Parts: sequence; C-alpha cells; structure tokens
Amino acid sequence: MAKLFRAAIMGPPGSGKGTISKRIAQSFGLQYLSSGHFLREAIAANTEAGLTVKNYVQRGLLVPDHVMTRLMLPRLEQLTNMSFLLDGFPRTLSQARALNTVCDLDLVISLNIPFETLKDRLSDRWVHPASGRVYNMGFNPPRVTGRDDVTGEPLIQHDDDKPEALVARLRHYKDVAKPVIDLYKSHGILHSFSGTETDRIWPYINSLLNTKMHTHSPDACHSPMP
Ligand code: G5P
Ligand code: MG
Repeated sequence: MAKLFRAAIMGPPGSGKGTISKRIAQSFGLQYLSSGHFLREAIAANTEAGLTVKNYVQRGLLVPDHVMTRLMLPRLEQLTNMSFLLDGFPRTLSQARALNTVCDLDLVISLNIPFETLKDRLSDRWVHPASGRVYNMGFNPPRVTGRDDVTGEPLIQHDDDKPEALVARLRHYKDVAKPVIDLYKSHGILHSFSGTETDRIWPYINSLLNTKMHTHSPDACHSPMP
C-alpha cells in the first residue's frame, strides 16, 4: 500500500495558502481540501449551513469552531486511505484538537508574510459577494474589469480589506494561530517560511516535501469517530 501523507498549510489572509496548495497538490498528487472553498460551496448552495456561515465570511470573521468542524470532519473521515493537504483548517486550537480525533498530521506549513505585502495584496482584492469568488487586480484579475467571470455580476471590495480593518484582522489571525502553531511545533512537524513572493518561497516548500514524503511513517490515520 502506498504511504499516506497528511499536511496542512496555515497563514494569514492573502499569504498564498491557496496558490501554494495548488502547486503542492499538482506536484505531489495530494487530495486538496480548502476550508474557504467548502464554505463558499455551502454559501452558493444556499444550504442551512451556508446561510449560517455567510455573515461571518462576508465580514472576514472566523466561522464558529463547531460549524467548521461539522463541515470538515466528515470529509476527512472519508479519506482514511488517501493523502491530503488541508488549506485553512485548522485555524484555531479547538479545530486542531477536533482534527486530532480523526487524524494525525505529518507536516504543517506556516507562511510568514510581512504585513505590508499582505496589505498590498488584500487591498487589491475584489470579491463576488454571492459566491465568495475572489479576484486580485494584479495577480488574477477578472476577465471584465469589475465583473464576476461566471455570473457577470458586479464585484465589491470588502470594508475588511481596507488598510485600517486589515491591521485588526491580521492581529486577530496571529492571536488565534499562535497556540495552533505552538502545538504543531511541540509535535515537531511545523515548518515556517518567510518572504514576500510566493515564487521564491515555493522551491523551499517543494524541496521539503520531496524529503518528507519519502521519509515519514504511514500510520497516521485513525478510524472514523462513531
Ligand atoms: P479562506 O478562503 O481560507 P483567507 O482570507 O484565509 O481565505 P485567502 O484570501 O484565500 O485567505 P490565501 O489562500 O492565503 O488567501 O492566499 P492566495 O489566495 O493564494 O493569495 C492571495 C492573493 O494574492 C491572490 O489573489 C493571489 O493570486 C495573490 N498572490 C499570491 N502570491 C502572490 C505573490 O507572490 N505576489 C503577488 N503580487 N500576489 C500574489 O477563508 C475565507 C473565509 O472563510 C472563513 C473565514 O471567514 C475566512 O475569512 N474560514 C474559516 N473560519 C473559521 N475557521 C476556519 N478554519 C476557516 N476557514 C475559512
Ligand atoms: Mg485561500
């Protein structure tokens, strides 16, 4: 049986989690699970969970832990025989503990991106409010300026992505992420990367994964919880 490998990527809003995750999934064949993507799916499907989370996501606030774990854990329980990469989950200590009841991680990547860089990226960010689709006017602009690629509806900029609100959001991220980072550090599986450009960080992550995926032990997953 092929070895299983479970990883997570952490980082503040706009740090490049999604961009790097896609590269990892492509290069290493890991199943990619993004908490933000599942939330946007729920919002677009207008499910009960979707209505609950919409208010939080639209304001850039963290969705409550019990809602998040109810969304993520069933999906992870189905992946007992698959290697995967988690993007954006766990984000809090409570989520990390819930994840631990289902699965042990082999590796956690933490992205440290300077505030000025995040500010530049996020203040250039426009979203389609109904679906949560995100655009960046420099890096991945919409096909028609100011319009969503799929629906053609107008894009908006969140008040939360304006510089003064960003300071508070990023500070909040740090406060919440610190105990999670400390936890994974104490497990010896945390690897932090600093920089201002995804393309310059990527070769280090690529090389780390090349090493780790050939040396870890394959017994990381527990049976699904009853
Ligand atoms: P998400 O969807 O996880 P965020 O806010 O954490 O959203 P986001 O925007 O998805 O973060 P990212 O994935 O870290 O950012 O970064 P990215 O998308 O790859 O890059 C950001 C932008 O910069 C992109 O436009 C990209 O093209 C560009 N970029 C990347 N690299 C470079 C570079 O080198 N140079 C330049 N110039 N640009 C670059 O979560 C959304 C919401 O869902 C909820 C929260 O409300 C959250 O706000 N949520 C949760 N709530 C509670 N618990 C959880 N576990 C939750 N997960 C999600
Ligand atoms: Mg993302």
